[in-house]
Amino acid sequence: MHAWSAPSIPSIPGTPPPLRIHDSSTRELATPVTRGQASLYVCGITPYDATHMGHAATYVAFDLLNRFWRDAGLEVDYVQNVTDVDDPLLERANATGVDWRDLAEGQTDLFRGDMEALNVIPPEHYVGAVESVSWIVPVVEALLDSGVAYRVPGTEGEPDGDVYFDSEAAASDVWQLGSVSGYDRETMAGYFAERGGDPDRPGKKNALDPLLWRVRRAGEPFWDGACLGEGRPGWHIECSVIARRFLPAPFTVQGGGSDLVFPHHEFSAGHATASDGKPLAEHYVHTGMVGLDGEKMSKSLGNLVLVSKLRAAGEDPMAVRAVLVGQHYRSDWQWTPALLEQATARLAAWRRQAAATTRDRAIDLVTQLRRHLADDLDSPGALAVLDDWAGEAPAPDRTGEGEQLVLDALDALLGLKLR
Ligand code: 5CA
Ligand code: ZN
Repeated sequence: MHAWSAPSIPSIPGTPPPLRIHDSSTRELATPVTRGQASLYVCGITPYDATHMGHAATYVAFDLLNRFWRDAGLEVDYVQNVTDVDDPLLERANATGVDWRDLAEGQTDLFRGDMEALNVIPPEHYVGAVESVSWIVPVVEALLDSGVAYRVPGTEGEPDGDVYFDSEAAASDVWQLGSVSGYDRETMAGYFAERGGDPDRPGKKNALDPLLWRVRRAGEPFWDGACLGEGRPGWHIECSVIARRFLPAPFTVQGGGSDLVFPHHEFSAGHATASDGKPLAEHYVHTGMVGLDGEKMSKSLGNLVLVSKLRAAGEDPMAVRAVLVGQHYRSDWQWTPALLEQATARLAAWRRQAAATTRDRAIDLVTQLRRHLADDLDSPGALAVLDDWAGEAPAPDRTGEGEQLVLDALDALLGLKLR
C-alpha cells in the first residue's frame, strides 16, 4: 500500500557523534553498527481509533531515530506494517456495523494525514497484512515441515487445523523464549493473556505458543492457505515475514511501543529465527506508554486524544510534535492540554530568538542538539538547550544565516518546521 508524502529535509553542516541507544533486549545502551546504511522496522497501527497520542508519540520517536541517521549521512531503509486484518479490527467492525475493509481503509487514510501533518518521514515500504498473506503461507508451511509448528485438533466450538508455533522446539542458541523480552515465565504468562494470546486453548503444547494460522471460521475473512487450508495469519508472523521480505537479516532496529515487547516482538523474532537461523534484528527499541488521567491511552479503554481532532480544532501540528519530542521516548507520561500550551509558547520563543542569532551561535547550537540526540535520543535535553538559548540577549545577524541554520536544524533533527 502507499505511505504518505515525504517532507523536504534540509541538510545541515557537520556530522553528529555516534548514536547510543537503549536496547531493551539487553537493557543496556548500544552503539548500532551501520556502515553507511541502517534498517528500521516499526510496528504500524491496527487501523481503528487512529491516530491517538500514544501512536503519534511512538512514530515521532522513531522519526527522531530516522532523522538522526540521515543527518549522519546514512541511507535508511524503513519498513512499517498496517495490521489491516486482526481480531480487534474485526470486533470493532462488527460492533459498529462497518465493513472491516472500509474501517481499515478510512483509518489508515486518517493516519497518513496525521503523520504528514506531524512531519514524520514515511517508510520506504508501507505494507498491509492483507497484501502479505501469500508471503506468509509458505513460511508457515515451512515451519510445519521443520517441526517447529503444529496443528491443533478441533474441539467443541473450534475447527480442526489451527497452526501454532512450538516455542520449545524452536529454541536455539540464537532465539529462545525470553531472548527479546528478558521476562520471566510469570511475567510472560501475564502479558500473553493480556495482549491477544490464548493460553487456555486446548491442544496447545505450551500455554505460551502463539497462533501462526487461524483456519477459516464462519463470518470471518479468509484467504487461500495452500496446505494450511483457508484462513488468515496470526499477528506475530505478519511482522516477521514483512520485515524479512524487505530488510536485511538481521536489520538494525526493531521498534514499537513497550506494549509490544512480549509477546509480539518476542515471537516475531522467534518465527524469523526458526525460519532461517538468524536473529530478526540487531537491536530492539521500545517507547514508553502515553496515558491520559492516570491510565494507558488505549483503544480498548477508549480514553483517547486524537491528533486529527486537535488538528480539526485548529491546533498547530508542530505544537503537538513539540509536546511529543519534549518527552523522553522511553518515559511513560500523561497527556494534558497544558503541555500543548507550553509547547506553543516554546515554539514562539524559539522562532523569535532564531531571528536574532548569529551563524556562530547557530553552529554551536547544532552541536549541542546533536550531542543530546546521540545520547539515547535525549530530545527533552535538546529542547532544554533551545530554551536556554531563547533566554539569551538577542544578537541579530544581518545576513540571516544564523536564522536559516537554526530553522534548518530544528527541522532536520527534531522535525519541527517553524515556518
Ligand atoms: N498493529 C500492531 C503492531 S504490529 C499494533 O500494536 N497496533 S496499535 O495500533 O495498537 O499500536 C500502534 C503502535 O503504537 C505500536 O507500536 C504500539 O506499541 C504503539 N502504542 C499503542 N498505544 C500506545 C500508547 N498509549 N503509548 C505509546 N505507544 C503506543
Ligand atoms: Zn508488529
